[in-house]
Amino acid sequence: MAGEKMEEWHWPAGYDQNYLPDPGSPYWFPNRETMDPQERDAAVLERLPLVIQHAYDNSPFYRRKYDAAGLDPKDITTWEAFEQVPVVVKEELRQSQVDAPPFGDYICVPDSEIHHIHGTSGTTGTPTGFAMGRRDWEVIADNHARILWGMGVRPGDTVFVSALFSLYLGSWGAMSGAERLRCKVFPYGAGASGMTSRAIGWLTRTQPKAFYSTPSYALRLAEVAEQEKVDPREFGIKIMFFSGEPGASVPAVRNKIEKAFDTRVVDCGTMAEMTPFMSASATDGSPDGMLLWQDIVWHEICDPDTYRTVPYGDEGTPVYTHLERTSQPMIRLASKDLSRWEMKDNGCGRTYPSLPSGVYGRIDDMIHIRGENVYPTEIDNVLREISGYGGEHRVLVSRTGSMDEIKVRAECTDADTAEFEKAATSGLHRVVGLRVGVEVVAANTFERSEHKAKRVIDDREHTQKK
Ligand code: 8LE
Repeated sequence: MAGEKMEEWHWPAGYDQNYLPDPGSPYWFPNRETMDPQERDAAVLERLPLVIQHAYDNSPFYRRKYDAAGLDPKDITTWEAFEQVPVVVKEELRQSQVDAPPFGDYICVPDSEIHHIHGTSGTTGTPTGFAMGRRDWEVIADNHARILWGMGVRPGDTVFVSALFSLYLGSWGAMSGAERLRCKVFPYGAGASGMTSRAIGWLTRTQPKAFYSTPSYALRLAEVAEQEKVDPREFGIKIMFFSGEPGASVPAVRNKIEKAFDTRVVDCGTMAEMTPFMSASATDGSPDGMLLWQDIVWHEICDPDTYRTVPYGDEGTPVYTHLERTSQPMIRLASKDLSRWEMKDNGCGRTYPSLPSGVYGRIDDMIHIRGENVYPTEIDNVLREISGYGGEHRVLVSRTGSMDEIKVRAECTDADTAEFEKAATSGLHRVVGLRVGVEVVAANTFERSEHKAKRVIDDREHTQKK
């Protein structure tokens, strides 16, 4: 049996709710985190058929899917076999919830076990419902507590959760982990009118050690603080951990937040379906990008066409598999995001693979233009490094005849706008590889997001029809 040395490694998962590590230990579970990765992988390979069998036995969704593929969960005993397990795409989950409302026929636990219901806002399509088992919620909290410990959060620390507490799982997941870690949690929330301005007072009063939000929200908070003549460094925040969108691993965004708050930025996050979504997360001793905590969720970086794992060093799309969830377990969920993975010495002693540049975008959001692939995060990074940048921009993609055009409307403060335009034009040309038209607009022209930013307006289909 592989995994004998791994702390509390059993199926179904369950953790001693009173456990806390030795206060001096950088690790929650020293063996699981620092063991020989091949031994860990061997233990995961023993776990996978159990999760797949559970899904097959308890859900018509997975049974249909695997029967159609001629797949028997018992045969998933090699990595080669696992890589041929068909991926799950979000559209299938949505369809399953339309056909078997409200949670779809992949729920896998009895109704009496459901402890929390969550949902998405549905801004990008039909909303998705999440049903979390009681035992799963405990396991999720344990996993997140363990990862927060890795970031340097400790019992007794104040954790300020400043993200939506309605249709967003991020806040709930962060809160559950901080509670399990015995922190003082402030579920402050976000999104209601006037809340950002009031957050400034609460942050000054509570002096939290750790803070959670989306990167966009932290940038917004810094701006509002500046308008109200409060220096965000006075909040005393030591650790700002973010999920929900790229940003914490975009160098200029990260620098801006670290400087504004005099803090340490930590990137984390996979997908709401994959809760415990903090399974990809940086640590105190390995602050860049994210580590893939492979004994919580199995992360693969795959070729987006074949869904075969790409070698370390290569780019691909993350594909995720739960190892500990029994309610709505996801087996090879295709994220449609983009990242690059590596296996290197992480500095913190954890032997996990990493995403050195985080998750840098979604395949759908990548702009294909005149033979180039442009990531919106690259544009963000260029603009933020130029002095005089006003803090927001929009990327407009259009078509005139057969010619695609890309233009950036960027806010500029009262600095020299001609200088700013020149620097932006040449910076974007260098990074994007194309001539990008720059239109300078006044600071505060664009609406700020208090959740996830949306900056690209691709009007090509529309302009083509004209
Ligand atoms: C780059 C993970 C969570 C709960 O914060 C979240 O946002 O989940 P949600 O709403 O299902 O959105 C998932 C998508 O947000 C991912 O597919 C990815 O495109 C983006 N995302 C989440 N965390 C990050 C991220 N993109 N870096 C991140 N750290």
